[in-house]
Amino acid sequence: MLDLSKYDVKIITINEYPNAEEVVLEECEGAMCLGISVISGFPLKVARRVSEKVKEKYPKLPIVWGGWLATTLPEEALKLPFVDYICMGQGERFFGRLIDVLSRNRLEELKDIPRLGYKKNGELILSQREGTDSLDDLPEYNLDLVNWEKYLEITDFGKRVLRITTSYGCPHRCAFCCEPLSSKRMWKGETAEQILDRVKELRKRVDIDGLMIVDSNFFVSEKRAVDFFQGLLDNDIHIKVGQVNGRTNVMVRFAPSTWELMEKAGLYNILVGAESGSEQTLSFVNKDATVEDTYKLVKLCDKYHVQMGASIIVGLPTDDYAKDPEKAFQADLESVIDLYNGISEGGFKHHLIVFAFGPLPFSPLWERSIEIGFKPPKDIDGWSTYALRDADVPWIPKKAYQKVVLLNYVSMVLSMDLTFLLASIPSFFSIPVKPTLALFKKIASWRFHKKYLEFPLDMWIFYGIMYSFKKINQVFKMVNITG
Ligand code: B12
Ligand code: SF4
Repeated sequence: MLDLSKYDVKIITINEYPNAEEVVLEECEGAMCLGISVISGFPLKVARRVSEKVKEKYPKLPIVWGGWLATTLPEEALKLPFVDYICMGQGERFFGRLIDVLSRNRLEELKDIPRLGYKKNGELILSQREGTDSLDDLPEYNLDLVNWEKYLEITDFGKRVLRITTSYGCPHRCAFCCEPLSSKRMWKGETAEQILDRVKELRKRVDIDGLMIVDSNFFVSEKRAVDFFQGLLDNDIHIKVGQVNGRTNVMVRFAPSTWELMEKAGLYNILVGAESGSEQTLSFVNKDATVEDTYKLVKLCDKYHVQMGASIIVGLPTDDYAKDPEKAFQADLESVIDLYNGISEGGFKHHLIVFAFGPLPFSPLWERSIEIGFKPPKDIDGWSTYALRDADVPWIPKKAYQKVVLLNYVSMVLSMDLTFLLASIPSFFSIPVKPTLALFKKIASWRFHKKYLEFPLDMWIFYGIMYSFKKINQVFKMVNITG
């Protein structure tokens, strides 16, 4: 929400500027503020490096950190000497107000800005958080600020796919997730018209053939979904829509006419948090959905030809794990494989995205995890190497991580049409690739039926080949989404 007639805004991302760090340093010359979006893991490492360099060169330039790191670990972020301000949660309104106060040099007004963290005489001050702002009265995004061509991706549902967000927040209360506390369980969505206008404009600019909607929960309002998909048809927008997050228990209640419409309008796949094959575990994480809901949703997806990616978490901090981790993990594995066999009765059309539980700060399970032995990273460097895939969680047996990687591989190879990868190689090489892919599928299918998750030689060979295609990125992008 910046007034672009008053301020000159430059967006610098690695997509557009391979030497982004140098560009940031150059652009900060004469700037009034640097804002960086930060999440834990590698992006944090980069954000820290850039911020330090900028602070050294331009000590007076205010540096603002926003994004999920600042939202969930506000004090850790703000106490860094090179971070002046943080934004906790949604940023549009916040940023406009902060820049306004900074430009008028009225620092006494900082205390009136919600979601803000700042420093006063060495003290860290965090103002009140708010849930989720309405998106209705926000001005339209200025689409001129980035070169959209640089953000196109190849996926299994399109060769020119863009990611967009259409809503913020989530009304649900899953205990492993940081969204409920951040959004205060308030969900706000753009109207279908707003989304459609943007899609039309983006199509004019870069002729997309697919849309990836990365909302935490797109399908909260069935009416909005209907209006959006109907709008695609009415406006002759022939694109695929994929990797859209939803909930099993909500989507099973959608009217048959909604499903028919979504199929017709190009819904390619959805991502849902199935989380577990055990009712007890679902209730432990306050999922408010059942295993039965997962199976019912599979039936609907089969009927309407929509692919489902089901996210699963193993190693949740239940009493079973606290008592006997090996036994609890074995039970988790069996339950995941049973669930996958169950959802694949009509063929391997759907895939699992399996995670070993890694505690997220600002989630309800964070304190419980610490109580039963999890040691959180001590400082910001620890957070920059904190990866959920191999977080050091004491109740998860070490071998579990390797098995989780193998489970993801097996499910991906079985369910996905990997021939889209061939688009990236000369056709001459593609002749032996199809039978090779078929062989990998056969081995994967055998693994699932036998529940055999040892000696992952086939997986390493497969990924070796993928690396040589330089396409590994696309594969990971497909299996890595949370929701
Ligand atoms: C797409 C996605 C991914 C993609 C791409 C990520 C990317 N770098 O773009 C992939 C698949 C790679 C991914 C991976 C992971 N993700 Co992810 N991902 C998402 C998802 C669904 C959308 C992200 C997005 O683009 N949002 C849209 C933007 C506009 O929203 P936003 O970032 O929140 O920005 C707003 C505010 O934060 C603020 N803001 C942001 N930046 C700034 C900067 C300034 C200066 C200001 C003022 C404000 C501000 O203003 C913005 C507008 O309101 C989110 C959920 C979500 N809806 O955000 C999860 C989410 C961010 N991922 C999450 C997780 C856990 C992961 C993984 C760790 C999963 C895993 N187990 O491997 C990995 C690790 C990523 C890493 N560290 O490298 C968690 C983050 C938890 C946390 N505390 O950090 C989220 C919140 C999902 C969840 N509820 O659990 N992810
Ligand atoms: S996991 Fe998904 S449904 Fe559950 S609270 Fe988080 S965003 Fe909402």
